[in-house]
Amino acid sequence: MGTGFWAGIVIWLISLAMAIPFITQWWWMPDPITALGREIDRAFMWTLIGTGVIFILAQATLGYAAWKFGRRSGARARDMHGNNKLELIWTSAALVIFVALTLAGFSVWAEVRFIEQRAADPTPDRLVVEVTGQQFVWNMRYAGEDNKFGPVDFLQADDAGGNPVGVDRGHPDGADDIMVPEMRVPVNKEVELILKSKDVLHNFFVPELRIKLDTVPGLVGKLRFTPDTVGKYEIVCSELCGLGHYKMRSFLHVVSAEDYDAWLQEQAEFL
Ligand SMILES: [Cu+2]
Repeated sequence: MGTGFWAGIVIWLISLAMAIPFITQWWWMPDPITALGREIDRAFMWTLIGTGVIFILAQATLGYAAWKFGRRSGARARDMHGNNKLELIWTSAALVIFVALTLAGFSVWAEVRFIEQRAADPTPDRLVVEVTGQQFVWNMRYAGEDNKFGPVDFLQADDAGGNPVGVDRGHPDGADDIMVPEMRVPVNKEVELILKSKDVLHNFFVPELRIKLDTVPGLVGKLRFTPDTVGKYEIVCSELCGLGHYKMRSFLHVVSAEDYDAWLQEQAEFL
């Protein structure tokens, strides 16, 4: 048993240890709560299966080569000049696999990214929530009874006074806007998020939705999702945004339509 044999064994063991968490999925993503999320998971699984099979084959071969051709006493190393045919084969194989995976996942990706283009439907029945990231909280704004967001005036921003983004309360559109620290949406209804930042880069991320987007000062980002499972899900900031980044979290409550209406009414009464 030479060094090569043990090198081969170590390579196999390390590869196996790395593959185990993926095969057993013992520390996995939470279940998705949107149809799109399930599609993303499907694309993810195909990518994982494709790359996983190649990984196992490549490591198995590497271990075998280390074992078979490892250092032996008296043997001399041989000079090699590559093999164009083999290079060509594995480069084109990799190209085909990557292009195929990209094409397979493209529609899902486009669904999330090209939101404006598919927004052409004339009667959008969506709940619009404005989300403003701020060191180190999330501010959610609902348009209120009139369904119109009031204008924002930064001079009126007042964190302690419950008006962190500076909604113009004197304006009729702004008088009924609702500001809350946690998001509540009715189940099976399309939600559109308007993402903004008050200070630095943040990133709005709900693992169960499988979507995330940076909030950028001065820019407006948009995300859409239709949750189909009632529950409480964590909203996290996934862009390092300062010392309190780790505690910049909130919750997305997906509730029944009745519960949502009751909650909205309750919030309006606080105004
Ligand atoms: Cu942040």
